[in-house]
Amino acid sequence: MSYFRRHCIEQKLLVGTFAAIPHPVAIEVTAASGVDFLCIDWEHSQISRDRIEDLIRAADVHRVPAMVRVPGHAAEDIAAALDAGAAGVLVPRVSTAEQARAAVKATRYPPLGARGVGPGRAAAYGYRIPDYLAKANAELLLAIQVETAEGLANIAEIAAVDGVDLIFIGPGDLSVSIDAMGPTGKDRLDAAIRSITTTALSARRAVGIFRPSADDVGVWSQAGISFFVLASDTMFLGAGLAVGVDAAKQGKHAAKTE
Ligand code: 3PY
Ligand code: MG
Repeated sequence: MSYFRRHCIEQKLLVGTFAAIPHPVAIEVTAASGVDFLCIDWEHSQISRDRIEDLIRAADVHRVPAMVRVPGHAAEDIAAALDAGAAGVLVPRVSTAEQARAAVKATRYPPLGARGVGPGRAAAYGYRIPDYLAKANAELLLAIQVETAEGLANIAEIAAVDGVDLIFIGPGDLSVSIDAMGPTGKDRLDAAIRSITTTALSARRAVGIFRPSADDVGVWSQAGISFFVLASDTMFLGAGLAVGVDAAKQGKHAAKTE
């Protein structure tokens, strides 16, 4: 089993970020920052299918596992990400056990699933198909996102699906779906996150969540969440620049008023 999937299943603390900038330079900078993994965001960024392979290649140079958040539930997209050499997939908006079973089917080779065999990068372009087939089911992480009112209602059935490694909570979509946005919805959203976490943990699934900053990672890790996707390369770029620009302007202002 890959250390990435093992650490995830064993619920060791893992901290990564979304990669939304469609260039290998951004991947190399992110990979060198000390993240445990990165998640290439094919759902919510302008990253194209052919670019994904180059981004994974860039992460491989730094030996940082790169998983891919696929745009939806299509088996072809899951296969494309895994054939490119992704360390796993994050499947968004899984709201029923049937959808979770379809994600397992698309991610795992028989007998667990029905993923198609192909000569992609993951199988050394066809030169190592038997080796890859022998290890892929054990190496690849399957994370599914629970982020709708329907998913919240069905969490026990979803978490019971064999072959799912991690239940990943999307607080943004969840807050919209259960009408718990903004400060007034915080308690209801937190209660929903805790309910998903407790149910998934009792089904022996690891639990992950997106956090826009590190501020409450401690609180959520005490609740049993072990896998954190912290903001994204674009968010860190914007926030880092804003702090620098602000500090520079304040310095200028202080010099003027001395
Ligand atoms: C959400 O918050 O909806 C997400 O999908 C975060 O990853
Ligand atoms: Mg979402």
